[in-house]
Amino acid sequence: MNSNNKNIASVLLLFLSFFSANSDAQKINAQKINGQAIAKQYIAIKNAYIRETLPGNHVSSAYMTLINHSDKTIKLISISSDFSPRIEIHAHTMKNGMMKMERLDAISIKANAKVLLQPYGLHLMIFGLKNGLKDGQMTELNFHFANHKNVIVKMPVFSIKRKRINK
Ligand SMILES: [Cu+2]
Repeated sequence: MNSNNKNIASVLLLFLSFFSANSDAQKINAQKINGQAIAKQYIAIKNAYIRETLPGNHVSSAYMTLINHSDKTIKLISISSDFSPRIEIHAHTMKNGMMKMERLDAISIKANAKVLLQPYGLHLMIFGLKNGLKDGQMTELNFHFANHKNVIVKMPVFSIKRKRINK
């Protein structure tokens, strides 16, 4: 078992023990995937962080690993937060030798698979940060899915000096 699988296994165990210990939460959280009732949280969001804003800049980006533990594709359709009026899903694409950002409507996370959001790849673009974001601050983002309950993720603000590679 490599360390990624170990991590996934421990996250799964955590969810299983949580839901078996709390059947009320199970009922409240019951959602449907393709007509089938599901009670578990199948989405895990790991290694999430947001970039510190540059002085005078009101835009930032966020990176993370999205993991789908279910046997169905789950679609991330939007992200919201208290501290930003607009969060978009972006991809980097090469056009005529130039790196460009493109807005996506959604990210599909395949069954039992993961999607990486990382610098120069998929990312969240976070607009309208009037007060900016400083290294060490904690933020909270709410992830909305087409076929899964919302997932709230706490993520730290990292300066550009803090390198982090998502796996
Ligand atoms: Cu972008």
